Amino acid sequence: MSLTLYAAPMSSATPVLCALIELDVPHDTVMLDLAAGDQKRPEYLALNPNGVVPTLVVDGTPLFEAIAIMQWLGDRYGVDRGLWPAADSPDRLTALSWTTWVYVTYGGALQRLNSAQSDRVDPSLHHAPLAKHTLGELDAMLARLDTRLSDRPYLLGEHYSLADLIVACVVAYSTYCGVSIDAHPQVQAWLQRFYARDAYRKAWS
Ligand SMILES: N[C@@H](CCC(=O)N[C@@H](CS)C(=O)NCC(=O)O)C(=O)O
Repeated sequence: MSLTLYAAPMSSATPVLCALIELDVPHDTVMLDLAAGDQKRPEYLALNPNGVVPTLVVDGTPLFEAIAIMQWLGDRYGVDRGLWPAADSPDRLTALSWTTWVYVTYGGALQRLNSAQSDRVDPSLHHAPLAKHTLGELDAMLARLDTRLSDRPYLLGEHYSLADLIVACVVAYSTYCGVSIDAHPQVQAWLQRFYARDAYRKAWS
């Protein structure tokens, strides 16, 4: 199977790169220069009409949206490698729940927070009360994650999986956006376990 990842350094593509490294899946990587606008060129828009990274081209067919790519990688390669639950197992349902939650629910709130206060957003769009409210929402979500991790080291139990990688990447990014994990000791300890993995170090180096 031929896999080509279109990526950019320190971007939404980095968790996908981390998953490919963790799974030890052979692939080619094409690095785009986002500042130069590579992602808006017609040949790239033909793969991903949204003009963003990542895109994974699988035997000539493009797959876009980081969460879809990583869930697919789990299905295709993770089960054999013990890093993603089998299709008919209860853990598969749990893995889909938490990984989709972190991109859709937690990630949606994070986008609201960034719009309301990020340096990279036009200050005329900033909204301090919305930022404060959204930080409260994110904290409540982290409390739910903390509870999930209170009696197990990893999201699915005793063993690390792609579910941890996917959720941890978004939570880690959120700390750079001003979200505090200080009140969530289980989340802190679990993130440290993630940061210690070779795949994390390689993907972010
Ligand atoms: N929902 C998309 C978001 C992708 C995204 O926003 N990528 C950014 C990099 S972090 C990008 O390519 N930005 C370039 C641009 O907007 O022109 C995903 O998860 O794949």
